[in-house]
Amino acid sequence: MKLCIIKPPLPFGWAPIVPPILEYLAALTLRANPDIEIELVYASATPDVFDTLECDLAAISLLTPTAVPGYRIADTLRVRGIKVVFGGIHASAMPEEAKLHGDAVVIGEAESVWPTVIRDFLAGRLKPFYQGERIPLDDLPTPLYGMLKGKEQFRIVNTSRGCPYNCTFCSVKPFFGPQIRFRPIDDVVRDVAAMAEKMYINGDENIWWEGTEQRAIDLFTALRGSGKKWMGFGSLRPVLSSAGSRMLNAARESGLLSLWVGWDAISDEGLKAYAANGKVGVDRERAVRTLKDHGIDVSLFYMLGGRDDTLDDFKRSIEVADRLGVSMHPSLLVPYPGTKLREEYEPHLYKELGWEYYTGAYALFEHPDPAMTPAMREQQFYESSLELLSMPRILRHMFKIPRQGFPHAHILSLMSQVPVRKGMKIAYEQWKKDHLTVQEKRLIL
Ligand code: B12
Ligand code: SF4
Repeated sequence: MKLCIIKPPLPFGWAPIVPPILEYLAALTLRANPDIEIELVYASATPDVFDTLECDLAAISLLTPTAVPGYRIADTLRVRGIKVVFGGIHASAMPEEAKLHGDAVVIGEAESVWPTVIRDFLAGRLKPFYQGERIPLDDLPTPLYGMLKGKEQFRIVNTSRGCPYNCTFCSVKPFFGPQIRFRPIDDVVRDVAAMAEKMYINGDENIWWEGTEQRAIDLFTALRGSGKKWMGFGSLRPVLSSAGSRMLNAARESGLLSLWVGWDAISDEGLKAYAANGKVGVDRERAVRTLKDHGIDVSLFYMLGGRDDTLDDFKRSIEVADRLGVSMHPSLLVPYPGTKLREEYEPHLYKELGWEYYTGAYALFEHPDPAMTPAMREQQFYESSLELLSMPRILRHMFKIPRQGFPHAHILSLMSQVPVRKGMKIAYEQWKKDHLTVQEKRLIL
C-alpha cells in the first residue's frame, strides 16, 4: 500500500519550513505498519503534482486558510479513485464540511487513532469519522526528519501541548485542551539530535509557562549539548517571574536566538476583550527589554481591526516597534471556526467570504466604528505592515538585536523580514486591483 501525506499550499506561498505534520505522520504510520510506502507532498513547493500523483490513500492535513485548496486536491484525487482522509485543526473544527470532500475525517490528535484508520483502510472498511484522544506525550516517535527532500531550511520540534488560558481568538486551545502535557526531556533531546540542520524551531504554542519555569530550565540545560540554535513562541509573564532571569540565561545558552511573542492586542483593553488573561496586567514592555538584556531577540505578533480595536491602533503598533527596537508582524483578526470569538462575532460575519479569505489579510466582519470600513482596515493593514518592514526600519532594528546573537540572530532577522516585505508589496498591489470584487461579496447578505 502507498500513502501520500499532503500539506495543501499555504496562503502566502512557500515558507522555508518543513510542515511538521508531514514527517511526523510518516513516523506514526511506519510505527503502526512498517510495510507502508510513503510519499510526502508539500504543495507550496510542488503545486503541480496532483494530476499525476499515485497512491492508494491520501492523508491531507487542514488548517483553516488551507481548507479550500485541500478540498480541491481531495476532489482531484478522488476522481481517480484515491481514498482521502482529512485531519488537523480545521478538519476537527468542521468535520461534516470536510467529510463532503473526503472518505474519512480524523477529529483531534492523531496518535491514538491513526493505527486504527490504517487497519480499517487495509481491511476496506474505512469509517466516516474517527475521534482521537488527548493522550500523554511520553511515547511520541521522532519525526522522520530528512524524509521531505527540498530546499526548506528549518524543521520543527514540539515539546508540549495544551494551554490553561482561554483567549477567545485561539483555535489551538480548543484542539489540544486545557491541561499542559509535556514530553519527556530525553525524547526532545533525541529529536533535536536527529535533525541534520544546525537551526530549528520549537513549534510549541509556548516554550515556558508560569509555575513550571524549572521544567523549562531543565529542558534548556539538557539542550545545551546539541550545539544548535533555535527560535520559538513564548509568553511574557514567566520572563518577569522570580525564576525568569535563570530561565532566560538557560534558554540563551541552549541556543535560543529569537523569541516570537503573541502580543495579540496593542492595548490592555484589547487584551481584556479577548480574555487574554495570561497577558493582562503584565508589564509587557519591561518583559521585552528583559529578554533583550538577556541576549534574546524578540519579534511581536499581533492582531488589528478587531471590533474593540481602533484605527489609531494601526499607528500605535509602529510606535511600539520603534520604542522597543523589535520587529512586529500584524495580521487582521481572524474568527477561526471552533473558537469563542467566532461565536461572539457570528452576527457580524461577512458570511460570503469563504475560508480562502481567512488568511489575516481580509476584514471578515462588520466593525462598529463607521470609519473602520473593510477597505480601510485592509489598506491600513498593508500600509502599516509595509511601514514596519521599511528597509530603514529593518536596518535600524538590526543594530538593536542583542550582540550575543551575532551573526545568526541578525541573519534570521533579515531572512524573516526582507522576503515578507517583498511578498507584502506584491500582495498589496494585487489587493488594489481585487478588493472591490471582494467588497461585492460582502454586500451579498
Ligand atoms: C509552526 C507553525 C507555523 C510555521 C510552519 C507552518 C507550516 N509550514 O506548517 C509558520 C511560522 C510558517 C506558520 C505560519 C502560519 N501559520 Co502557523 N502555526 C505553527 C504552530 C505554532 C505549530 C504547528 C506545529 O508545530 N504542529 C505540530 C504538528 C504535529 O501538529 P498538527 O499539525 O496540529 O498535527 C496534529 C493534529 O492536528 C493531527 N493532524 C494534523 N493533520 C492531520 C492529518 C491527518 C490525516 C491526521 C490523521 C491527523 C492530523 O495530528 C497531529 C498530531 O496529533 C501552530 C500552533 C499550534 N500549536 O499548533 C500555528 C498555526 C497552525 N498557524 C496558524 C496560522 C493561521 C498560520 C498563518 C496562516 C498565519 C498568518 N496569518 O500568516 C501562517 C501561514 C504562513 C504561510 N506561509 O502561508 C494557525 C492555524 C489556525 C487554524 N485554525 O487553521 C495556528 C493553529 C496558530 C493559531 N494561533 O491559531 N505557522
Ligand atoms: S493564544 Fe491564549 S489560549 Fe491560545 S495557546 Fe496562547 S495563551 Fe493559550
